[in-house]
Amino acid sequence: MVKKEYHSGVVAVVGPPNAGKSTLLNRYLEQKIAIVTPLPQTTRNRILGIVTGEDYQIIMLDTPGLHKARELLNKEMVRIARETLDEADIVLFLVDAAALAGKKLEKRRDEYSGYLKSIHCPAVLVLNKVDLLEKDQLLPIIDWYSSLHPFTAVVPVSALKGEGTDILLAELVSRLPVGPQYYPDDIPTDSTERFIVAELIREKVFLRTHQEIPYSTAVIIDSFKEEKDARLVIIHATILVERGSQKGIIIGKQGKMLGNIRKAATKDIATLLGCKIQLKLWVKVKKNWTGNAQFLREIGM
Ligand SMILES: Nc1nc2c(ncn2[C@@H]2O[C@H](COP(=O)(O)OP(=O)(O)OP(=O)(O)O)[C@@H](O)[C@H]2O)c(=O)[nH]1
Ligand SMILES: [Mg+2]
Repeated sequence: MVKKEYHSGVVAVVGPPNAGKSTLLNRYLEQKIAIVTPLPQTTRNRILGIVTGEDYQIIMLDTPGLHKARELLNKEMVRIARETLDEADIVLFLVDAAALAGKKLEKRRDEYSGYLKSIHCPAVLVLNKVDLLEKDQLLPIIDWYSSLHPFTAVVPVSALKGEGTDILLAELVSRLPVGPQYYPDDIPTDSTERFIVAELIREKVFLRTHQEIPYSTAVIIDSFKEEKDARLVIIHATILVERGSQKGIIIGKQGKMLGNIRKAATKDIATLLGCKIQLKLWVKVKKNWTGNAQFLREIGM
């Protein structure tokens, strides 16, 4: 019997904020490694996921959404996304097709062409959220994007429901170069447990607060202690905000908001680590951290 060739390489998932990039990564990993919220600019770092099959290994890089950045934090996010373009064997340019359906696309011509010009490897246009639209609404979107960039393939998917994701996977595997298995079979990411835990707490803040508060929030893990038999992990974390008024909102009346954040985060962290969790949260003000280059480096940006 002839052994199938092994394919491997780096696939960067880039595109506008809120398009479903992190949802797609989690779908392929069959677990929550990247946080997902209905708000744009949720992902702030490059998240590496390892999708391993019998004859392939895809190193998939989830990235922050591309947007016009003013604050240093946002500029760093866009820089991180741009840099993955240089590392990739294949780029998935992933867009929210439902948000574009029925819209006049001509006016948006310049929004992403700068980014698309920096792609120097095969790029697949992924039209996400097809569960929310009729298939015939896709044609104008495909035409428009095809006029912006010579995509090597176009694949409609629903990252949320899993529609079309097998077709996309097969497309990627067939286009990746023949190469070795870089990581062991059972490793889904290179993110540390501490990082994912901090992200899960940040996700709960994003899901429960409004306006500028999510964007003024960062989470630091102060300590992470496994009890000897590893059946309990005790985690202390601090939620940083930029102003005193934001601190009050996150704590809430009689601590109710913080209690809800803690409860929801505990549940997800327990699923991630597969054991009991004791989570303690503090809220502190760190003025203008979103503009503080040294602090951004400390949180891994
Ligand atoms: N209906 C539907 N919703 C989806 C789909 N994929 C993602 N979503 C939703 O879209 C929202 C954004 O998803 P994310 O995965 O966080 O999007 P993202 O591109 O990573 O966003 P940023 O990190 O902000 O750039 C969430 O509410 C998801 O549940 C899909 O296929 N169908
Ligand atoms: Mg994301």
